[in-house]
Amino acid sequence: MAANPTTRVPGGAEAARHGLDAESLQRDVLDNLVSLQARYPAIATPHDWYMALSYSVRDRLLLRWVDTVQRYAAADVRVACYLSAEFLIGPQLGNNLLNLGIEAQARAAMLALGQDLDTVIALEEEPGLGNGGLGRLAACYLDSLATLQMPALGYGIRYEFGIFRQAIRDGWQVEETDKWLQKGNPWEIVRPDVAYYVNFGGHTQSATDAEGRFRVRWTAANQVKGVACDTPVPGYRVETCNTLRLWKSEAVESFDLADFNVGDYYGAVQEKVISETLSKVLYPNDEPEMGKRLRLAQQYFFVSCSLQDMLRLLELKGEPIERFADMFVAQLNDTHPSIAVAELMRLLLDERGLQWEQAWDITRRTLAYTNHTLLPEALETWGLPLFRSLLPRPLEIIYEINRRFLDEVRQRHPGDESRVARMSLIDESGDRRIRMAHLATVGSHAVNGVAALHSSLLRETVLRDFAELWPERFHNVTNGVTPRRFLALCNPGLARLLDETVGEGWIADLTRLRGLEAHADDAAFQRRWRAIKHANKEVLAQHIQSATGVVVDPRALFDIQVKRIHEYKRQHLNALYMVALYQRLRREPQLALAPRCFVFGGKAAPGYAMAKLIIRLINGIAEVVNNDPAMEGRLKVIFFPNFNVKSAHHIYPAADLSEQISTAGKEASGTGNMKFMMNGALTIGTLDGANVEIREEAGAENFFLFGLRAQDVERLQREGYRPADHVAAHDELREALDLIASGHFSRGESEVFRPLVENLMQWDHFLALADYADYAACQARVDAAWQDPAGWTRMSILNTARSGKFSSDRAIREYGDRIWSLAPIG
Ligand code: NTF
Repeated sequence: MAANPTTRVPGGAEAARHGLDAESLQRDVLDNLVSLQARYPAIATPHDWYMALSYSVRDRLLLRWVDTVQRYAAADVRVACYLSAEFLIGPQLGNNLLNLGIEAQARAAMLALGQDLDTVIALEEEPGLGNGGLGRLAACYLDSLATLQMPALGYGIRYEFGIFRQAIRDGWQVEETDKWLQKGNPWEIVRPDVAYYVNFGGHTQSATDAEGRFRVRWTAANQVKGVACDTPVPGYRVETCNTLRLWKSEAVESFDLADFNVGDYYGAVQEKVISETLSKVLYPNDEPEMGKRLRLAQQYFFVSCSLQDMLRLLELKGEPIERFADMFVAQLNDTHPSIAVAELMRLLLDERGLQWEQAWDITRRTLAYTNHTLLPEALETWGLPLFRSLLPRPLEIIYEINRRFLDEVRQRHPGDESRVARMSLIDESGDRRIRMAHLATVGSHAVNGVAALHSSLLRETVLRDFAELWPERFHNVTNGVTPRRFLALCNPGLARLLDETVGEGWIADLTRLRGLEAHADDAAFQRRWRAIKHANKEVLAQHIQSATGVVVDPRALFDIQVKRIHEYKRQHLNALYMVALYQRLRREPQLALAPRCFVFGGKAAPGYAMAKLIIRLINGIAEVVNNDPAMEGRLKVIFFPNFNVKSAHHIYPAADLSEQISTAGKEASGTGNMKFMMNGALTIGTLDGANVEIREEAGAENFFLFGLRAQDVERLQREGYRPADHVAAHDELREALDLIASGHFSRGESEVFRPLVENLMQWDHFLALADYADYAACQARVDAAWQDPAGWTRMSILNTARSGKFSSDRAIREYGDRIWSLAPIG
């Protein structure tokens, strides 16, 4: 383990009092085996041991958890609520042991029971409650909020089925359902008493109440009950344990359908189906599939439950409604929870009887919005008919917000009706649609992007008019990742060396890694650094072999691209280079190129045909290359199936080279890039997202830069891009495309990759061909650098040393200071 228990978690006799010693853990594991699993050691399955240990660890969190909740209830402090449709929290046991500081004790306890801790940890099914970066970011932020002892709650959806499990058959992605709850979830506490009702459909009526005030009554067609399912989120070696509260939906049996549409029995049943399936499944797209009724229902469901819960907590604190925004701030993780703008207004107006101005003031002071994408196809909009039929009352409120907002725009810019149309919450250009990013911006006191470049592009493009109107509301908070999971937990070998070299404090203050710089040229230190990397590569090689059957040599350069499969991320650019390399090596067997192992991992949205074809291509190349004796010891290609948090633990620590090759201007930030950097991988990348800042921190000489800049991309596309010109100008590229088109990587079937090749030749929306030559030249520099182990190791050490900025602790401090006005309460 990386570190021994530090001061906050007591050791020795005091640890025993808290049950943190090996003996009491051992006792509890045995007790739990009997009392919760109804098993005794001789017949216990490995999974029984996992459950018994997890319950024992959870029990040790409960005291802190209850304490933390009480502390927040009593203190006059603002609580940060992180609203997110996704929390990709990853496996819990190992992380909780690390944060509690009892890994060694648990190891000893399990050993005494004849069990190996690592084997037990490896059994955990991870909750796949997210698609990728956005959901994982939310989980990293929860870890930092707890570690920094900031009062916080995560609010989201407890999906019964998370992101699908990816299998590869005949080179194609096949989706299988993720039954993560099948064997029970020891980390979750269900709270049937914490439940709220959420309305759907029906109609509204206005009336004047007893005090003569205008009130709107929403008669719903259907109601869904949301029940809280809580997961503890312990900070690293601190007493604070925050809560992740996920809502699961239940049908409301007794709901009276009598006053709505009595004759329409099937219609009513149809509506009931929604309530039963609402929290069933996570939408597996990293960009929204427009117009999915159930998805909108999910968003409204979890937002309404969360806001109602915050209002109840305010009451519990004995605070008046006027103090809501002083006691809570709600961060909207992209537009998925942006319906919060209308829902908080509704709760304040219709349920609490506030006047519009006051309700609006509270709403704006409470909400803040993080944008995570500029891709036009990923910006959420909802058609009016669908929205109206599901959420009639919120829609009226949106109309009124829009009316008042556009008045303000008209006052500022009289006569500028094109600006009014651009800024409106309703896009009137085609079929009328609600623009959720506009709603979130208008209803928030702060708007931020997730990397410096992204935040400036956001101000200059998608939200330009809004940034002009309210410049003071726009911020940047560059993303960060937790060094607990993505360094201490997943790379224990390196963590030990870091402890020894810069002291254990780095885990809670990642800037201390700067202390490594002094050792970057020390030959003995370098040897240890390489030995750790080599051992990590051996571990990954094992996993690769058991997942794919392919044997890879840990001495090869591990060149890794893991992330969702998307054309803008350009896995196909990487694939084109592999094909070119393969041809070069076939032609010139004597070529002195470094042996390379290309590793890919990532899921494609089930409906995204081109992304699935890219997976097929990578597997096709892998099949040919890995079975060609001439490539032995020179080139290997791996598609690692079902990339998730669990497999990521083995992948990041084993990387030599991190592929961050998106089209400049398209990747908002990226966070995998940061995880690779911390673990000592060098980056080959474009000036996109957080790569820009990674290069700044690492130093340009320690980063392999290539490709068009964001402004070049924009200009090229504006002036008319002709991909065929680039193919004509580059023999190697043309030959690679020809070989793919010939069926060489599809068992002779030349039709398989035709859509991909034709799309590239004709459109190439993400400029892979325009960037190819520079990418290949940059890969040649990588090759040369790898041939000098001392030089490479120095760069690797410096990358880790300078990764401090990318800790989620830094990011959360910035949210606390700039956006939430929130301080730790310790
Ligand atoms: C993603 N956005 C971006 O594509 C990544 O660049 C970024 O690192 C993560 O967010 C986290 O900020 C989305 O998933 C979405 F939904 F906005 F498209």
